[in-house]
Amino acid sequence: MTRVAVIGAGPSGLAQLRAFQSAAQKGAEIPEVICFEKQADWGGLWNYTWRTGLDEYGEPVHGSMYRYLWSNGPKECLEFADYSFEEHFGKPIGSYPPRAVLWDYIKGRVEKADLRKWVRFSTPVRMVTFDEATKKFTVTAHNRIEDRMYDEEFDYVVVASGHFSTPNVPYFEGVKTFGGRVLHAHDFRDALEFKDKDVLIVGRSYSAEDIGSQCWKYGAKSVTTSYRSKPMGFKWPERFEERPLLQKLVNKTAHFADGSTKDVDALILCTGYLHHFPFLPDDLRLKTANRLWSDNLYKGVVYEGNPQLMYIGMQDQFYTFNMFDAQAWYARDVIMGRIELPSKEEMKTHFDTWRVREETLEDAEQMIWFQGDYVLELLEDTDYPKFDVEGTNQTFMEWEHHKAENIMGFRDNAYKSLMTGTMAPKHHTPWLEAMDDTLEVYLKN
Ligand code: FAD
Ligand code: NA7
Repeated sequence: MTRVAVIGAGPSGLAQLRAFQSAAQKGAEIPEVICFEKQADWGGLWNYTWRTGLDEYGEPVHGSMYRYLWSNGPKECLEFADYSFEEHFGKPIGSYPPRAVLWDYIKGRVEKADLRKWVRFSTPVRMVTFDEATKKFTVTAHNRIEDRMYDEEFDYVVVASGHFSTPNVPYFEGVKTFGGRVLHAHDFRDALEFKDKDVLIVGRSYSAEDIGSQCWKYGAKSVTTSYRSKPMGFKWPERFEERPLLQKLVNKTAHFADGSTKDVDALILCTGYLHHFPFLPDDLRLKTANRLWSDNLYKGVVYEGNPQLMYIGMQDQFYTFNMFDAQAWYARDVIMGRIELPSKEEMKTHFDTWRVREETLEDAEQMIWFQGDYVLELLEDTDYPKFDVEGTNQTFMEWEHHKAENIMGFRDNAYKSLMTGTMAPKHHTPWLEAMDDTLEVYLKN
């Protein structure tokens, strides 16, 4: 029997499990699927941990999410096409749910499909090798509960271990002797730590924007963000400003590229993440930057160096959950022989066409249409329920406009579901005043 190893039970890995299970549900004979998950529970980044650094077993902590995190885009843009929010919660809910609400939703689909039995929890994968003679992979896993390592053979491996967990940490002159706290976004957990503090953030992307907004919301004395390429350019409120790149720190004084200075208490490096696969040897390891068209992947999924190896969710993301689904359904159909891969040359031509277009993209709107077109292309090839990708792109456009209008208030907007057509209700409390991010409070009518 064909055996498939899935590495990681976050949204991408769970999409892969659900893809196989849905084929089985329709009567197909499916391979044996085993998912290895390093954490004790599923949901990936959405499974919040208070830990930083190393976990209870000495493994690097995977989690990069923090308390009070609310979806940074409309939930309507990530909704599963085969499991709506309305089905899960039994009623329409607001458009920017907090982390716990999204975690509950992610879990709901795989609980309904009864997939827990496919997952080996607290089991990090340590190594994957490929034998050219037998065309099989050997996966070495570590059962942390029994503290036992073992090898198993597989015909296919799907890597779904995420890429927002290993911090990219640049060096700034004077940081060694800086008189305040220094951390990367990966280790940020609670904005209240920075109440009444002058906070300096390096970076201009999602983490900088959201961690900066959180610190401001929860009472930081001031928030200064520092950009390398260009400012975020939102209409920031008082006590929030953008400066060009940090040059050096002298005690608690930050010096910026325009010659200005600012005394700060904390430095939060929102400088992104590295694709990091310590369990993969050179010939199987994806090497790519965080970009919309990743290197070395045909259709963004199949590893060029070995088509028995798939990667899910490795792109920079506007689209998330339903894009992972589209990828997982595609990977499933390659594995099940429903999709025949073209020749190496055709794969290369296909890759180049998308790469050339990717390199012309100038702004977020163009990037969203690009990623939408990619999702559309994947949807053509499988039986994942077709959904309104153009409508999803339009919702992303509205989101962008709402952010440009009011960065501290965009989460008070509501959008229509592309899956059910239901309009989301306006949430009961404006985001800036909503200090409690629990599921119970969010779902209260
Ligand atoms: P992950 O969620 O990272 O899951 C990967 C899983 O693989 C983890 O469970 C991990 O434990 C496991 N794993 C890793 N290594 C191993 C190993 N060696 N062996 C076994 N298991 C392993 N997206 C949105 O749509 N909306 C948002 O609001 C949003 N906010 C975000 C906020 C932050 C701070 C971050 C970092 C990301 C955010 N994202 C958001 C994007 C996020 O990447 C996706 O939503 C989603 O979590 C990606 O799913 P994944 O399964 O690819 O990766
Ligand atoms: P991103 O989106 O990869 O952004 C990384 C940011 O870090 C980006 O603004 C970079 O600047 C900046 N960066 C990287 N290296 C440096 C150095 N050396 N100096 C200054 N600035 C630097 O990561 P995020 O953490 O924001 O977002 C990741 C995910 O988390 C995302 O999907 C969200 O949903 C949540 P640049 O823009 O290149 O000038």
